[in-house]
Amino acid sequence: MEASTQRIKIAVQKSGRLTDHSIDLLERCGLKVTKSKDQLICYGENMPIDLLLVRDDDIPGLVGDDVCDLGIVGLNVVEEKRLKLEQEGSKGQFKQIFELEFGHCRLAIAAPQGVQYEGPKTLNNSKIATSYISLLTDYLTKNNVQAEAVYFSGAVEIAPKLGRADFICDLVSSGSTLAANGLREVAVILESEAVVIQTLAPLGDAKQALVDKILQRLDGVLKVHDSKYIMLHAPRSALAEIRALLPGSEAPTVMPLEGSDDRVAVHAVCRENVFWETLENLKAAGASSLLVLPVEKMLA
Ligand code: PRT
Ligand code: ZN
Repeated sequence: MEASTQRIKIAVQKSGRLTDHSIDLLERCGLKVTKSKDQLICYGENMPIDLLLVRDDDIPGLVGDDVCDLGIVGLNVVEEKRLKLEQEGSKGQFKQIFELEFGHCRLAIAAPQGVQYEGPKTLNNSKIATSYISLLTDYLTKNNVQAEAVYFSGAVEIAPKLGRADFICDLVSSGSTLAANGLREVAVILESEAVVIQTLAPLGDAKQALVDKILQRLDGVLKVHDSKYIMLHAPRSALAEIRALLPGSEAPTVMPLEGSDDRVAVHAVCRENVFWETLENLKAAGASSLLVLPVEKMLA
């Protein structure tokens, strides 16, 4: 194994909503790790990259303090930490570099059913329960609201029933937790998804090259997420119409078909999903033998 200073450390949530997606994403970047959920560190078997498995709340701090070079964590956690540091007068020693298209949710204010809500001014002189004190305080300040943010580490949604708060500010995805607790969403403070953050500390050439490589692969994995490879046959005269119908595709490859003067084969990468409607429209434009394949890897 190479000297530990030359190995990249990536902080990943140990056990939670982001864990499987994060590890799956890194595996799709070519990393093989010895996986054991009881471990604190998963060692990369085929690349000098190790995963530090920790609570999500610790990830911005570990990256900011340069214990880890990269981290995968919800934007909600990153922004809460960044604002907390800002409110304390210090700066976050990490930068956000990628949105990862999973872990989607929103930090929202919710009110008990039956409570009239007429914009932020309704929150004046109220108590709002949350685990996101800094994000909530920032929102209240920006909206000129005088309200008390009450810290709850979990089960925020029961605070109104307990008489501990008038409103709550918590993460929402489907909304069923709010509904089950007689609450309704009234304002969104932050739209969130998992992101990659990187330390601001200089990494040195070897480590920086490895970080760049992993980021380039991540970019490639994300780009192919919705991409499809499409193959079809078409009359040459329909090419302009067919090209216009191919979603998100750059110049397609056009090849003559053996034994046919006017029909060609068209191959194209579409950077958007290809729906049945698109195929039907292509067929109506004269295309035949349509084939749509998933794209596994892409390197621009
Ligand atoms: O132990 P550790 O501290 O690491 O984990 P955790 O319990 O703090 O986090 P975890 O695993 O629950 O969530 C990790 C990240 O997933 C969050 O920081 C968000 O970025 C993201 N995420 C996406 C969510 C949700 N969706 C989500 N729905 N995090 C939490 N929730 C909770 C929410 O707090 C509420 O209790 O789910 C409930 C609401 O869900 P719906 O579907 O009923 O609206
Ligand atoms: Zn957490």
